[in-house]
Amino acid sequence: MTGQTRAGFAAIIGAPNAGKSTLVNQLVGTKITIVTHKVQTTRFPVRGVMMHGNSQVVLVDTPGIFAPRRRLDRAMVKSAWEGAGDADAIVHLIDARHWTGQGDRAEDEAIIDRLKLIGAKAILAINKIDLVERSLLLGATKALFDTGVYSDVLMVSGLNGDGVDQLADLLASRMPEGPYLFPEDQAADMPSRLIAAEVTREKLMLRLHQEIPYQLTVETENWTQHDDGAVRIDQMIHVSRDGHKSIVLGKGGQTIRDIGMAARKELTEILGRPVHLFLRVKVSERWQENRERFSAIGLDFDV
Ligand SMILES: Nc1nc2c(ncn2[C@@H]2O[C@H](COP(=O)(O)OP(=O)(O)OP(=O)(O)O)[C@@H](O)[C@H]2O)c(=O)[nH]1
Ligand SMILES: [Mg+2]
Repeated sequence: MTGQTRAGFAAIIGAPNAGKSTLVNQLVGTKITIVTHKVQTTRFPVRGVMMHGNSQVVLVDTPGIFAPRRRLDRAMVKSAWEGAGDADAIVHLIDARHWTGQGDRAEDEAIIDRLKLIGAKAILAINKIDLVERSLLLGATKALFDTGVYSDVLMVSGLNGDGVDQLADLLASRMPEGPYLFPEDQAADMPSRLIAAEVTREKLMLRLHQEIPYQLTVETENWTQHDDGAVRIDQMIHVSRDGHKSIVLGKGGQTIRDIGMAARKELTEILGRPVHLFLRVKVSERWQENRERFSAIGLDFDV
């Protein structure tokens, strides 16, 4: 590549379920961060690398920002704002439906207030425009822009890719001049063990209901490379009580078998080699009060 290169960080912030992780995967071009239909899927900042012309944009997918109650929630929200604080560009992603009468704007408004407070100018990306009538967004777009916290407004669909190229152009142009921060062919910088744990957590979130997915965590305990190219991965699912353990296992172990199969299939694709995945479930009542579990995923325990 000739000419001066640009490189920097762009944080994607927004309310839970706004579509931040979907958008990051779309911008990077491969799945690097997990997505579910449930709120509070992302628990810690995940970095994905987008190459665009002469620019390298390190996208920081952050946990959804909401009014936190538990220690884990507080740590998640804090890490989201930290991701924004260190970035060369901030994208505030909102769900268009919140502003067309279907859904609550309170979380978006709280984020706007905080942006005002820190004096940051963000790029507003109105997401999920595949689900709304664009004409209904005119008034809302003006009201949002008039808050004074945005430098630009874009309409996107992280799901079908509409408007995503324009966002990529804009982000690329906002990066400071400088050498690339990561090798050009590297899409993510998460350790394989953590990626594997996240994939299993995604399948658990997709399959389990109510509070159960929020009260579990997945840890990769062992990673063994076999001579034939296959890899054996052993993971522990920590749940917070006995009742949850039996639900995760399911009748005759059916639920955990399904989850294991879905996770193994995806890991085989991601790693490009055969995967033998072994899942176990353990009641670790106070895992959410365990300092090491927080630091393992880069979250601050003391907030
Ligand atoms: N129709 C439509 N759905 C979308 C779009 N973007 C994301 N979604 C869906 O919205 C849901 C949430 O997407 P995520 O990417 O996990 O949202 P998130 O903001 O990362 O959520 P948290 O990590 O929980 O804060 C998923 O079911 C996505 O498929 C979009 O542009 N259009
Ligand atoms: Mg997410």
